[in-house]
Amino acid sequence: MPTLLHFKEKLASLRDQVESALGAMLPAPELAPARIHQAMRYSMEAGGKRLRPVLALAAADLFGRAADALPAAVAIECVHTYSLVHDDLPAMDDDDLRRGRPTCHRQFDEATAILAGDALLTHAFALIASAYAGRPPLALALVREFAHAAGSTRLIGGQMADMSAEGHERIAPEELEFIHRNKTAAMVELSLVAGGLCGDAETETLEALRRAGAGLGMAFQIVDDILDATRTSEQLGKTAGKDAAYGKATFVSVHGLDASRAAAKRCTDDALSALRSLPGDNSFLLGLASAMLERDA
Ligand code: GRG
Repeated sequence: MPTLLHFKEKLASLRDQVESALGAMLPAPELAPARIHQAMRYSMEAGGKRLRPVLALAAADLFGRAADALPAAVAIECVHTYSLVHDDLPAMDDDDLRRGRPTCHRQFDEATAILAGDALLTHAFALIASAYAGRPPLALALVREFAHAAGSTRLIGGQMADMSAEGHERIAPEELEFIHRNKTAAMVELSLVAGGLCGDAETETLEALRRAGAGLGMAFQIVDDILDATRTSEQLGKTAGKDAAYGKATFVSVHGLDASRAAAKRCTDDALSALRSLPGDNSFLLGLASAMLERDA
């Protein structure tokens, strides 16, 4: 196992790579119409943990990054950020605070935020098509994974089910699991699988990455539900306690705090066992899985 210092250094280095690549891979802020490009950058450059692109880079690193995984990692952050911008809109979660700043529609206006989200999603596919043009099978495999993870049966489907369940704090556990598996875990799975694809991973290894992503994604959402119930908005950089205020079902409202903590640990253990089966030096990913369980924001 690497020391905590090594883990933190590697995490900081991967985050730095993501931050510099984001700046370089988004349309320039002065490109016409400047307002849309500024809104895209406003939401992308607002910070955030960069968890998904870091997972993609770390997965690709297991295989020595056969193809540069940075464009795929940035594309994942574009899709994730689009989903946050749209989720914050008045028609959805109606939020004022995201990543410690006013939400995109508060800073700009609603129409601009809708377009910025649309543009970020579209830009993700443009990035993949141009960055991997020299490797058509890889580009195709990435497009397929992105479209599936972001599509109507997964990210969008999870969001749809979540919206339909609003006002029903005590939905069936299976329904809650469907929401979490698709709204949250799909993008975490995508991150690890996209990294593996860039590293030319074998089918069996891709399936282990998918299993790890499913476990990590579920654990991440359960921890998110626990934090929403136990932390302040200042600590989280987004509005805390919203789920309870809006009568939304969460792991905590359906299962209680103790059972939620136990479930997060179980999902992390599933992810750890899948990660241990991977080739290469998996110590950073193991450390990240444990850090995700312990996170406090
Ligand atoms: C609008 C299609 C569509 C989907 C929205 C992202 C989302 C789905 C909803 C936001 C609310 C929520 C609790 C989503 C679950 C995923 C999640 C915890 C997102 C926040 O991810 P973090 O904490 O955010 O990684 P940062 O800002 O650190 O990137």
